[in-house]
Amino acid sequence: MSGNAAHYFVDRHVEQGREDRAAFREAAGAKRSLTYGTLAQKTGQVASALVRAGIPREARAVMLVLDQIEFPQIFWGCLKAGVIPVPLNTLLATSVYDAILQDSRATCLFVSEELWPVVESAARAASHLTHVVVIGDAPEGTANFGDFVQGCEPSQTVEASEDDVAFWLYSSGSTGQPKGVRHVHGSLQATSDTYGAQVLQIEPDDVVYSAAKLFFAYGMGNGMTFPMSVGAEAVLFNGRPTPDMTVQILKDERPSLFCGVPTLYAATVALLEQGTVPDTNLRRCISAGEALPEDIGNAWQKLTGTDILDGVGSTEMLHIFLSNAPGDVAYGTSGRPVPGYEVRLVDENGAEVPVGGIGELLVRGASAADGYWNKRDKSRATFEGEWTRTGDKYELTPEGRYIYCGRTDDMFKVSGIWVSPFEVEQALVSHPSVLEAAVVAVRDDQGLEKPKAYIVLKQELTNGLADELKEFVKEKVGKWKYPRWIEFVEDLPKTATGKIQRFKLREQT
Ligand code: 3SK
Repeated sequence: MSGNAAHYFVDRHVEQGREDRAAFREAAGAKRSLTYGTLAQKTGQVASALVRAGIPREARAVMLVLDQIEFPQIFWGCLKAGVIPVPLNTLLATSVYDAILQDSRATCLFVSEELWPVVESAARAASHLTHVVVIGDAPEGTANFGDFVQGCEPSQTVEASEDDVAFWLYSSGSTGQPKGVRHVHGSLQATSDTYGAQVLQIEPDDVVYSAAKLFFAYGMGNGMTFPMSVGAEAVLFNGRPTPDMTVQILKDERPSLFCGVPTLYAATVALLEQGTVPDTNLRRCISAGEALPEDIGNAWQKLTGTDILDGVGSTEMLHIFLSNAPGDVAYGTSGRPVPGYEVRLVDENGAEVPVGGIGELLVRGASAADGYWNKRDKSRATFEGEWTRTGDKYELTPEGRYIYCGRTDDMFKVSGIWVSPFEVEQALVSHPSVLEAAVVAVRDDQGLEKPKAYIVLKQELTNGLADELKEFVKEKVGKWKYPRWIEFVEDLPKTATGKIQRFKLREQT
């Protein structure tokens, strides 16, 4: 049997008689859909079109593609041909696309027509790019996707080992330096066998909607590989996942599994609390990207009758490795290690941290990346043999659950005592007026670090609210931790996975 992941996720369903089962359907626009049989055929055509175009095995094909049915066709078509798809965040700036096209030395770019304007100048300047394929109207010097595959007979899937690099993802990270994370074929099934089967417990009759997009690891598992691992169906939405849209999709498309991020859950809870809660078909919801505030988990449970399984993963580990589980949910914690993964907490000297202490989280599991592309120092600092450093600080409770304390580089000391920005943020968001909060260290007149909070409100600013919030934090988490300064803002800078980019706030203070 081939170690090429396209066999397990695509062709296996046809070989086992599931060709007529629905694989993907779009929630907007023309509402197109794909069965597993059509997907197998179309991916074979993409593979054969890549060969016809002279794109060799292991060449990189950057994908700047919205959540639409061409996404899985191109991704798996590339794997079938041995070409390496590199799905990119569709919300980046032209300068970042420019840097990634250069860094990856991609020879091929697949782009949704809506996204062409933002990548055009970078694509025209990219010296290694020989083919630009546009899904939609093709401007001068590019090919239309339909024409690119026109007349191609589906080709054979290339032999690949589980250890062959299959695809890359660029990690925006919370520090803003995009790094090409190289993942192998075997990792896709590893995440499906662990988190997909044992935490999400996905079944063939499930319908999944992931508000998190396919271009990042969390969305790729939720909205593509997990449903495809069992022959289930995924709903794709190519627009912005606003709270209104989320409620509409839950109501109209009736997914049984919903995958969101805390910001979206918080905003959707705020919306539902103002109106009526629609009838849905939900049986399980999950969250990742950043830690889910306890109040949001409880409010969602009350409104929808469904728990949110909060977990933590990383682009480097491909999906979630620490999570709450069905029947074992403790809001305010990231739960326990996902079966198949091991974690440990270490201090600055690499020594094991005892229960109750705070340490950096390291993780071991089969889905760890092969390393970063062309960033040897960063690879060596992150991938320590079988263990991967996460850069997250955690505390282990006596019950064996892990509590998120913040990013290693976000922690700071006030009066000699560690402050976790995350803990102060959690205190702030538990106030009824606060929608979101981010806390960073700022030096006072004496050059000493103190917390400063950036706050997005649920409603209009009222007189005296800043002072009220300072007192609120003092009472909740400790006198020295309260934010000495509060700035009210419209929104917070975040990564594609919804992680707050505190470094951007630090830069502007
Ligand atoms: O940020 C996370 O928690 C996450 C989860 C799954 C896959 C990727 C990421 C970054």
